Amino acid sequence: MNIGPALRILGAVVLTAVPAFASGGGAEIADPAAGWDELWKHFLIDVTLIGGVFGAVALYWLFKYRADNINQVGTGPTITRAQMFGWALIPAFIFMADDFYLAANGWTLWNTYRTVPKDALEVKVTGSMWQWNFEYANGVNSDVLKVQAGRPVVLRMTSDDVAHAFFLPKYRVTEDLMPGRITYLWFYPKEAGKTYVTCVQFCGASHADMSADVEALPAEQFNNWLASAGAKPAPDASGGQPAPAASGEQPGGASGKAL
Ligand SMILES: [Cu+2]
Repeated sequence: MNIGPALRILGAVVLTAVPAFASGGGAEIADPAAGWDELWKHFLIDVTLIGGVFGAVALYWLFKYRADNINQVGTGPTITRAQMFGWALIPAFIFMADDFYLAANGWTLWNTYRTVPKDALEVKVTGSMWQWNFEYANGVNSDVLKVQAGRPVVLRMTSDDVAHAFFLPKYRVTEDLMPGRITYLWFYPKEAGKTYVTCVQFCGASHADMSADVEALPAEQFNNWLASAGAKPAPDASGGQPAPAASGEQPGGASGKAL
C-alpha cells in the first residue's frame, strides 16, 4: 500500500497549522489567550466527532453481529489483508494528522505564552498562606493587583512558604509559585476592567480563600495610583521579604529566547 500521499497530506497539515492560531492579540503583542480558546474548541470538536463516529460504528456492529442463539459459532474474517491494513492505517493517519495539527498549534501558543513582550509592566508577586502580595518597581506594596490597560504585565513570582499557583482565568494564564525559586508569567490586559486571581495549588486550610482582585486601569489612572501609593509608607513592609535575584529563569522577551 502506498502511503506517500497520506504522508504528504500529513506534512501539509502540520506546516499550515503552525501559523493558524498564532495571532489573536492586539496589533503587535502576540497574546495567546484567544488562541487557547480556539485550540480548546478544536480539540473538543475533534474528540466529540471521533468519539461519536467510533461509538456509533461500534454500537452498530455490536447489534449487527450479535449472536442469535447461545450455540452460534462465528466465522473468520472475510476481508483481505490489504483491506485490514487500510482499515487500520487510514484512520490512524487521519487521527495523527489531527494530533499533529493540534500539537503544532499548542507548541506555537506555548512559545508565545513563555515569551514576555517588550516594555511589559513588571510586578513582583509573593504568595503566602493565604494571601497575595504585589510589589511594584517603586516599592509600592498592594493586596490588589493593579495594572495598566493596554500594556502587557510580567509577574515575577515566588512563595514565602509552600507551593501556590497563580491563576488568572480571564487572561487564560497560570503558573506555580515555589519557595526559593522565581517563576514568571505574563498576560495582556487589553482593556480596563476588573477580574480576580485565585490560587490553584492546594496550599492548606484557607486555600479556597486565597484570591485577590485584579484591576486594569486606564494609563493615567494607573500612573496616578502608583505615584500616590508610592508617596505613602507601605501598608505592611514587614510582610514582603525581598526575593533573591532571578538566576537562569529569564523570560525570552527582547532576547528572543522562548523557553
Ligand atoms: Cu492555594
